[in-house]
Amino acid sequence: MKRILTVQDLSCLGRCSLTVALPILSAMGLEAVVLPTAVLSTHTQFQNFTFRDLTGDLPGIFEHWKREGFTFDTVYTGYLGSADQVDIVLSLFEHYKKSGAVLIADPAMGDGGKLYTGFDLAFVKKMAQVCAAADIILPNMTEASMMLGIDYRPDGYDESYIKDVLKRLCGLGARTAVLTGVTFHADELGVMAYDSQSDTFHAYFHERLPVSYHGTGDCFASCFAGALSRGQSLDEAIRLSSDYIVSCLKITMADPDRRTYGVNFEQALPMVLPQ
Ligand code: PXL
Repeated sequence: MKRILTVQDLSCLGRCSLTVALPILSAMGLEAVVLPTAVLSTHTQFQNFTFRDLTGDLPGIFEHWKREGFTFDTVYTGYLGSADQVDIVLSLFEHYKKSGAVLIADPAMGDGGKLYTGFDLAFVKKMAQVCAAADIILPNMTEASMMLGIDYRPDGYDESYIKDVLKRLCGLGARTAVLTGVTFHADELGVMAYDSQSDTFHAYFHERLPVSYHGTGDCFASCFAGALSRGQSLDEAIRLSSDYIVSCLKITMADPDRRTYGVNFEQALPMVLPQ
């Protein structure tokens, strides 16, 4: 059984980060190991959330795992609790890379042109270091523009603009950049990727649904990381995780009892089970 380590926060309520990563990765047939970066009462889109930064706990956990000699097939990072955690993540990357782990970074720090509460441009620079050290990065348009220091353009660009952004993202250091939230037409939304090793672009578009929920980026990244870990190709991983998100959104839209803070990722899980 493949083993994946995911490094991100535990937002107790909010259907994001670890509360989606863990069930998705387990459903995909992987052994999911977690390194929680912070514990929050809710994700940061709520008012007055509590926040316990776990930076101080991470070195001890890492040291213990090193002494035990654990290895991982994949290390997948998401929301980090502090800029100081970046150096710890970089040493985790360096250590597990040696035993062959694939390093996937979702620089979860903003959306809709804005950084999440608590982050600033200094944090963006630190997150760009994580993206430089990873093999595969999964920014959305906001995170990509912030890390590259370019204007955030929600739409109104063409394919050559996105290809340039993707090449510049790989220029940060990663082999492959997967950019989410790409749109060339009002009725569709999708993903474009660039693999610098093979010099190939990849794209997958689906219908654009008239809703937006927090945590969909985490559901996408978890499904994508899970698919790659179990041996699926880049194209297959992009297709499965995009289709999964569309299903999550459709199920959520059809639910009269839907929550405002996250998608019904649970009821779409059957589609990610191992075939
Ligand atoms: O879904 C991204 C995310 C992860 N973790 C926390 C967040 C958010 C988005 O707001 O606040 C704590």
